Amino acid sequence: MPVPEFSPDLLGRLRAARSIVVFTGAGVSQESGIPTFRDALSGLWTQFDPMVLATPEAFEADPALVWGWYEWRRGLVLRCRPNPAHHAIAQLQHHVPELLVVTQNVDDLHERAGSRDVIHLHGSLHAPRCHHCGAPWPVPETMPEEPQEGRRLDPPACRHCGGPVRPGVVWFGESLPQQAWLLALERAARCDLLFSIGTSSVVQPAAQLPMRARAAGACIVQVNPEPTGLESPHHDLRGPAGTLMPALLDAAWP
Ligand code: BV8
Ligand code: ZN
Repeated sequence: MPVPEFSPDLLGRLRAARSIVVFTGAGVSQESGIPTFRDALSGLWTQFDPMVLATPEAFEADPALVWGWYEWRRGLVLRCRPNPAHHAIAQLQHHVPELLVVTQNVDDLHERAGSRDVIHLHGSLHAPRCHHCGAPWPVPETMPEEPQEGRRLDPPACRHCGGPVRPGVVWFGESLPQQAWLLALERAARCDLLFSIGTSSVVQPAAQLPMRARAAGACIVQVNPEPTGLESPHHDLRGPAGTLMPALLDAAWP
């Protein structure tokens, strides 16, 4: 990809920003080797039905299918590393007084790249808990054995009540973690600039964040190779985040 040109308006707003929200989705981790959800060929939801994998009813109906699938994804994330997009986002926090990363991703690649303030709207693959009593279940940082795609695995039993342990993610039909969601809304309402990076902007209520920021007067910058559900951002940067984000930082602070 040739070195992109960025508009003077975008560079000026970026340099002047006092508070930035970086809203991310699966596309930001795509260049690390983690599949997105809705990609036509490789997306997880084009190969697997979310209704039999990502709802509380699915877990109750077939815990081994769901737990095995999430352990496969957790193993995949453990083998992946942050890419230049995660690193550029972590660098950005050194150029603005206040920056919050609000991610829909259940991986930990923003944290591993060095981003300090990260909130996870859809939970984490690395924080399982009991489906009955909510007690956290400690997962090892390395996998004893590499899980395989499509392999069933019985979930462990909670040490307190014996209930099945479930992945610490937010499934369809479940509420977002309240504190995280309220903080995201508050920051979106008072930021000067919001990046929407690598998200199709279709999952609610997360997709409301850019709209909330725009209504409050923030500049909205989208980074994505494809069009999304986000309508008319002020700046629409079409391309992979791993190329565009480092180039944008270089252009703003050469
Ligand atoms: C809720 C976590 C209240 C687990 C996930 C009808 C209308 C409106 C809403 C609804 C409706 N029917 C149902 C709903 C509600 C539902 C919803 O929004 N559904 C949508 C799909 C219609 N939402 C909920 O259920 C939420 N809860 O509403 O609670 C409630 C309570 C009771 C009853 C009712 C309501 C909970 C939603 C959370 C779901 N959890 N997963 C897991 O990971 O397994 S969602 C899933 O989608 C992922 O977590 C992900 O975080 C999220 C968003 O996806 P994206 O990250 O955007 O990924 P996607 O693949 O779509 O896009 C990737 C993008 O990257 C693409 O644009 C691509 O072009 C781009 N890209 C690719 N490569 C690159 C790139 N960009 C940059 N660089 C690259 N290199
Ligand atoms: Zn329990």
